[in-house]
Formats: sequence, structure tokens, C-alpha cells
Amino acid sequence: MNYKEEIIKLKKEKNVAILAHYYVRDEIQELADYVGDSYYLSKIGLKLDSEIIVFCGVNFMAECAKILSPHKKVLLPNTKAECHMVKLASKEDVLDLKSKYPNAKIVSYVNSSTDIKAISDACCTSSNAYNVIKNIDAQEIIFVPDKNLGNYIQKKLPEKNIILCNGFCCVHENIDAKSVLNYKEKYNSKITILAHPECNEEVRSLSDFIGSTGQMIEYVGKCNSKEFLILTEEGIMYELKNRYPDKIFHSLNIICEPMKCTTIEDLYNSLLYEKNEIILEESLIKKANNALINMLELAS
Ligand code: CIZ
Ligand code: SF4
Repeated sequence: MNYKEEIIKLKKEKNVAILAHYYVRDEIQELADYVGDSYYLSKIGLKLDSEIIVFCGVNFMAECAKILSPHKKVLLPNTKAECHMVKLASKEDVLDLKSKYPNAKIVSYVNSSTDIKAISDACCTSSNAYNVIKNIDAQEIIFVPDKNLGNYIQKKLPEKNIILCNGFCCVHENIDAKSVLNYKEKYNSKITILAHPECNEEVRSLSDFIGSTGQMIEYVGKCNSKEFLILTEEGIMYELKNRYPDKIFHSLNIICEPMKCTTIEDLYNSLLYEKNEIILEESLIKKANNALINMLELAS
């Protein structure tokens, strides 16, 4: 079967929008109606007329789309697409911290469960974490779950007291500083290094620019350098190479398995059978929606 042709046909027949994150397989990014980072995708989801959203990314992203558009049918083509970081923090951990720091506001990275979002004052993504934490009306902030993103923002906002959790992204945390140093030496600083804020502090300190996937793509367009080392998931290369064919991109072959598990066959089945719908409790949606709407307000 030619899945590509069948998917294009089904898209025309049904009122569906396919959203994809920059980390998913190239052939899925090619077929998607919208590709972006989690901030962009959460904003786009709100504007769509389509009754069905097929979310090619990981679980928390599809849940965000459902929370922001509860009346729509949101489908996750492969239920194994579960972000590792989400599992590293529980609602109980956060409530525990809240009892120790009762005056602190809770800001949760979108890479968290809906349960955590429902008890948060605001959510954030890696592209708006700085603005959300800067603008939120509190000096003390419990930031959950990513210790690396939290630590990165703490350095940029010393006037805030950010209480960190122990979560991390195993894909970015394990990027080896030695490999980055080897590149720096080999290219004698003629290479521009871009890192995701989920990277550990040592790797971040070796980088020329730190930002979300969307911010990295934008930065390359403004930067005079010709050659880059990209320290995030390999899927971003598809957009970078398409958008900037004259630039040279190096990578360390960093793969996020949950992002890669969605295949073109899964996407086809999802469009055809409309299965794997995201179902969340209404009361939970309402509370988590508050935190996501606060993110959109505080981010600007
Ligand atoms: O899951 C991630 O690592 C995300 C959401 C990255 C990004 O910057 O879009
Ligand atoms: Fe989760 Fe890390 Fe994969 Fe992003 S790259 S989806 S944070 S495991």
C-alpha cells in the first residue's frame, strides 16, 4: 500500500489536521499540516477549524491539544509515544514541595502529566519558560520536572528563587560534553554550537546558543555562520536541511525513541479508524486548561 497517497486522500475526505513535532520521522513531518515546537503547536491547535487533530509527537503534546480544545477529537497514532521525562514527576512530589514552600507558585514544563498541570499556576515550554517565570506574580517558584531547564532559567533570572525537582530528559541529559569538546577542537571554533536547554550544564556552557527547537531553527536563519553542531534530537535536521540548504549541519545522532515510534502506517491507521483518542476527565481538563491559558498570557 502507498501510505503517503492514502494519507493525502484521507486528509481530503475528513476534516482533520495533522500536527507534528520536529523530532518525529521525516516522512511524517513531510505529510503534516503543521510542524513545530510544543509552544507553536499548542497555539496552532487553538486556531484550527478541523474537528479532528492527529498529533504526531508524544503523549503530553496530544494531551495539551485536548486540554486547549476539549470539544475536538485528538488522536495519538501510537500509544507507546510516551515522553520519559513525564514519568519522573508525580503530583504527590509537587504537593510535597508546595507544603514546604506554601508561598511559591507552581510552574510546570509542558513535558509533565495532566495531573501536574491541573495543580499548576502556569505551564511553560522551553521557548517561553523565561518569560513565564519572569512575568509570573511570585518570587518563589516550584519548577517541575526538568532540573536542567529550571537551572538554565535560574541563571538568567537571579531575582527569582526557583525550587527545582529532580526530573530530566534522558535523551538530552546524556549528551556527552567530551564529544562536544572534540568538535570544538577539530573545527577550531569555526563551528556554531546550538544546544537545547534540556542539556546538562556542562554541555550548555560549551554552546553558542541555547533554545527550543523552534528557536534554534530561527537562530540559524539569522546567524552568519555556515557550519553548525546541533545538540538536540536528530529529527530537527529535516527542517534545518530543507530550510537552509546552503548551510552545513553536524549532529551527534541523538534519538528519542518515543518520538520515533510513530510510523507512517500508524498515521494511516489513525486517520482511517480514528483510534487512540485522548480521553481526559472534564474537571481535570478545566484545571489544566487554566495553567495552559496562563502560559499563553505570561509568555508574551
Ligand atoms: O520534548 C522536547 O524535548 C521538546 C518539546 C523540545 C522542543 O524544544 O520543542
Ligand atoms: Fe521527552 Fe526527552 Fe523525548 Fe523530549 S526528547 S519527548 S523530553 S524524552
